[in-house]
Amino acid sequence: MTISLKPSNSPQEKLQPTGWLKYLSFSLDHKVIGLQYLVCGFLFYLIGGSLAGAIRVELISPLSDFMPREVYNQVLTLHGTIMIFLWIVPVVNGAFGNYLIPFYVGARDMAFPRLNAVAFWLIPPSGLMLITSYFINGAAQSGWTAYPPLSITTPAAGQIIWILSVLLLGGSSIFGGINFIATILKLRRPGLKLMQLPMYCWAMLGTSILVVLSTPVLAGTLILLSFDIVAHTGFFNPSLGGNVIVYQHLFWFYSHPAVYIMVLPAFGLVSEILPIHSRKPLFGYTTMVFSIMGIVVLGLVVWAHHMFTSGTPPWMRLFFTIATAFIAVPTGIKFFNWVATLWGGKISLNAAMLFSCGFIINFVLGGITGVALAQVPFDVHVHDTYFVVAHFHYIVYGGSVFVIFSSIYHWFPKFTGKMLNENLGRFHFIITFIGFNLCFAPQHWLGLNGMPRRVAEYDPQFQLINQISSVGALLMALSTLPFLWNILQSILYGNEAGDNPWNALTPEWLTSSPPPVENWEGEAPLVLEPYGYGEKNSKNTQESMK
Ligand code: HEM
Ligand SMILES: [Cu+2]
Repeated sequence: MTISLKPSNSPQEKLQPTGWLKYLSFSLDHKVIGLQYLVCGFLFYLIGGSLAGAIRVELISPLSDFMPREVYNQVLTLHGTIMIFLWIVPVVNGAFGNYLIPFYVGARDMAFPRLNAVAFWLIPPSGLMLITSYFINGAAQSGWTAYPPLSITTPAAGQIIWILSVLLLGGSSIFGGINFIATILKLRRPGLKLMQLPMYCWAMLGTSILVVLSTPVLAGTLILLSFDIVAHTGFFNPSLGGNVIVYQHLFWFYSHPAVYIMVLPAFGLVSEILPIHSRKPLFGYTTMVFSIMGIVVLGLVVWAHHMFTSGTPPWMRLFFTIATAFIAVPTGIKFFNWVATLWGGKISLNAAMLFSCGFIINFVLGGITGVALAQVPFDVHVHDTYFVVAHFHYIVYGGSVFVIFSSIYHWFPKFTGKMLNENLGRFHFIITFIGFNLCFAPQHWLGLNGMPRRVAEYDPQFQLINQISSVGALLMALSTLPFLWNILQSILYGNEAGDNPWNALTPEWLTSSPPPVENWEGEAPLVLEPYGYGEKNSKNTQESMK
């Protein structure tokens, strides 16, 4: 089934704002919505990043001197919540998903354009509400996990606003997930089979299944938590007979899949970028698809590895350790496939490629510490220490954020018709890579030596290493400047990109840059081999290029 849009000069369309104003409107165009997600996410990233800066300033000295303890807790909570729910999840899913999926399936828009616009427009008000809660009796203080009894005993106003905001963001995520599943399964251009889709489609299909299955559980849990806070019910409140462990199970039933909601789309994006800049087909397409689906299934049954120190019985510890170890298998397969894609390729070391390679390196390190953490005897020692902080930042920043930057360098010419400056891009990469590793690698040592996470004060023996970590954070902050400068300069004065500057085969490149409202002037191209690079006589590819 294909959908046909009316020509763009219909009367209704004339009422829509044009130019940059359309990015502030309730636009139904998937490309506009994708860029709305991207820019909005980036603005929240700047806010979340400033909060991270405040945390690292506080930790330069062992005493709580830069801000009061309650404020530190609020800053920490806002930082985590913003980075996860307002930056990584909306950008790796909403921004690139909306921009690319209709192209990849050969459609002119998403399956439900209005739902799509609603999903985006839920984000700015929820984010603003979350941040402004700081000014009303203080923001939430119980961390991004909102564990009771802490979340029940800290000031209610901030916590309730936090819950409302996360509920709206969860709703946005579910709307997006439904839309992606429908678009990928139902709007494919005739003649295009599932196993011919670019890998990012599979990643988004897998992710959206996780979103739709697990986010409602988080929503239900947070609603019960809000009852405990405002109506003094006792679902999770131990002093009223409630059970805090039940909250942890429900929370992690969403939040372990959530880590894959942040990283599976990144896997998909990297799988698009590597073949193009190394001029080789994506290695192991079928194994990639099966490992994505394997991760989806296993990702739903490993949640209690976050709870080894919560009094979990031995059989549960055993089950969740083994299940977690299994999840490393499909993840490892993907890693080897990326390396094999690069192997012997004609690699261009441009900014997009550098950030993708940076992702591979960081992600492997984060994956290894993840497998280590899944071993109970090890986890019991480092749970709730900086080792865990190091682990997940290697995954969420070293993984997902590196891929976001890689994707911006790769698709900017399509978004704007202009090229980014490659030298500035490489410079951005080098500072980010050094800053990131300087900031987070030492935290493994801090954790192994017993520095607890989420506390503003620490033992003076940890001061030097914390200062090194803070220098790394400063470098990361500074690395944003060449990036922003590059974007502004290139939008205004960048070289013309042309339609297909990377000589890519995937369908978004087989149209003008930026693309017309209908995506292609004529019929959507039928791309049967999206990765037919370097194969001279690939018949299907040739046909699709005509
Ligand atoms: C795929 C991307 C991954 C992401 C985004 C991710 C993210 C996270 C996050 C955010 C936490 C901290 C949660 C908290 O606030 O307490 C965490 C902890 C943990 N992760 Fe990962 N992780 C990933 C992969 C893995 C892998 C592959 C494994 C094991 C094979 C793993 C095992 C663990 C364990 C066992 C913990 C709990 C540590 C503790 O609290 O004691 N993770 N991860
Ligand atoms: Cu987990």
